[in-house]
Amino acid sequence: MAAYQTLIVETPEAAPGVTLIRLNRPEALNALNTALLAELGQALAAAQADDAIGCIVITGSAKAFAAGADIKEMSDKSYAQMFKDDFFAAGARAIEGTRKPIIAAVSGYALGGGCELAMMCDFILAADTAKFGQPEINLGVAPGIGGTQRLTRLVGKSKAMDMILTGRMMGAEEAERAGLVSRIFPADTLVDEALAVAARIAAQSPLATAMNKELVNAAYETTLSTGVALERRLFHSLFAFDDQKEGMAAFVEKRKPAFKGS
Ligand code: CO8
Repeated sequence: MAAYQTLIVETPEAAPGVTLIRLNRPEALNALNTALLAELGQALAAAQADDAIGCIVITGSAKAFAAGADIKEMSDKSYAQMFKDDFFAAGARAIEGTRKPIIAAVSGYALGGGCELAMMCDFILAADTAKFGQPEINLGVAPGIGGTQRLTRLVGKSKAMDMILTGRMMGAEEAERAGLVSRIFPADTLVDEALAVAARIAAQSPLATAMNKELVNAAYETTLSTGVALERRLFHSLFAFDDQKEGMAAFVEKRKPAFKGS
C-alpha cells in the first residue's frame, strides 16, 4: 500500500472489504491542506479501483476529525492564486467522484472544512465527543467546500443560518437531532462500530450498493418525479445482474447470499 505523509491507510482484518483512512496531521488537529487533500484523493482512487474493497471509512483522532482547512496555508494567498489553483476543488471532486460508500467517523472537532469533508461523505457516525461547526465567519470568510449548501440541505435553513452566522459549535446530540449525524457511539468504540457498519455494507452486492448511493444522491439534484422515475429504471436494471438472482435465491433457500459483483 502506498506510503502517505498525512494519512494512515489500512485494510483492517476485523473489517473485510473496508479501507480505513485516518487523517494524520496531529500537529494541526488534522487541518486540511493541499498535501492532505491530494493524498486523500489518491487513497480514495486506490480504494475505488480495488475490487476487494466495498466501503471506505474516513476518521481522524480522538480530539479532532479535522479542525478545518489549514489556516496557516491559506492566510497569505491572493485571489489570483486561489482562483488559479481552484483551491481545494480537486480534493472535493475526488470525494464526490468516489462511487463506493464513504462513512465519516467523527470524534472531537469537525470544523469548517472538516465539517464540510464529513458532509461530503455518504453519512456521518459520531462519537459522543463530536463537535460540528462552520466557524469561517470568525475568520472573516465563508465555508468554501460546500458548507453553506450541504449543511442547509441536511439541517434546514434556520439551524444552518444559526451555525454559519454565529460560528458556534454543536455537539453530537444536537447534530443527531438535526439530521446531520445518523448515529452516536461512545468515543472509545466509534472506529470499531464504524468498521462494523462498513463491513456490513462491503458484504452486499457492490453493484446494488453503487446504484443505491447514486439514487439517494439523485434525491438532492432532481425533482421527486424524475428521481422516482430514475429509481424505477435502475431498479429494473438490477435484474440484469447475477447478484439479484443470488440475493433472491439465497432468501428463498434460507441461506446467506454470496454476492460476486457481476
Ligand atoms: N489550521 C491550521 N492550524 C490549525 C487549525 C487550522 N484550521 N486548527 C488548529 N490548528 C493548530 C493550531 O494552530 C495549533 O498549532 P500550534 O500548536 O502550532 O499553535 C494546534 O493545531 C492545536 O490547536 P489549538 O492549540 O488551537 O487547540 P485547542 O484545543 O486550544 O483549540 C480548536 C481547538 C477550538 C479547534 C482551535 O484549534 C480552533 O479554533 N481551530 C480553528 C478552527 C477553524 O477556524 N476552522 C475553520 C478554518 S477555515 C476553513 O475551514 C475554510 C474551509 C473552506 C476552504 C475551502 C477553500 C475553497
